[in-house]
Amino acid sequence: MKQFEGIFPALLTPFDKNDRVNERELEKLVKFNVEKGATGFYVGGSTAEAFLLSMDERKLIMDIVKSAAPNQTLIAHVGSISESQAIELGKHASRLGYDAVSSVAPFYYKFSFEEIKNYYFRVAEESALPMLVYHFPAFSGVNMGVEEMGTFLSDEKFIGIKYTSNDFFTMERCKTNFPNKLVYNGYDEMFLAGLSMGADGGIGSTYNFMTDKFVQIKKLFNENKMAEAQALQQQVNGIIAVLCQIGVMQAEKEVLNQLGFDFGVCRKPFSEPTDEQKKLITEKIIPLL
Ligand code: MN9
Repeated sequence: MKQFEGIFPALLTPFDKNDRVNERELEKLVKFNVEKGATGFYVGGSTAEAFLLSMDERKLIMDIVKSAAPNQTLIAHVGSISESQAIELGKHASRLGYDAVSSVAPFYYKFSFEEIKNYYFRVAEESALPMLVYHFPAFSGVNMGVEEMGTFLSDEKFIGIKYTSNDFFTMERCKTNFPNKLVYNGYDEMFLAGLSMGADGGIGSTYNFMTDKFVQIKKLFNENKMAEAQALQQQVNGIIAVLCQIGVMQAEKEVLNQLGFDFGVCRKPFSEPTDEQKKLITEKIIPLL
């Protein structure tokens, strides 16, 4: 049984000069994070620019991560507004030996909860892997309360929720009502708050280059060293504030580039960081890593 409690970087996707997925750099990032203590990886999520990738690219990314980290716990994000595409990706993850699939709720068309529920159950069933619901109302536009979450958490096909919302009351109710299910904190800047409301770990984009700091926050929390945990969260938040000011994913790739990776830039319509923004990263982030 793989370990699910812990720190899971939501991997970024490197693109080369010709805008193709850069296999070598992704492999390098995965190994870098294994060394820094990552429990596993969240593959092909929002941070990976999932909705800007082709189906083949989404599958390729799953292949690369599995071969770079065969022993880590791997969760494949397969979410798509097309159910058949989500199922195709889920089957691919299953063939590769992934440990779970995950999906954001189908969005844009304002599907009813019944439709969303059916989507999740069918994708889980067809993928034949445990499903982690990806709750991210700010981006998906789909909000779900304790009752809707319970529809999933009470079923054995569902292992838990990746919870990206600052409604910690709902997070706490989900964990308290279903203590055997997993809850991952999704907003890195509120990781410690999430732990105190019952989260088992976190899945985050800033972990790509700060896995060690989040491993440490969790360790301090588990040891009841709250003042130290808070101090570290505050340090991390100083970094995240700069990322948010620039644009999170664009800035994260630039951080990796300055650390010696070759991650390129995000796909359009994301813009590229300006020279001034790059300088901000050099001065305000890099020295703290
Ligand atoms: O996976 C991430 N969300 C997105 C969750 O990237 C859209 C978070 O890690 C945030 O990027 C991070 C900064 O707000 O908390």
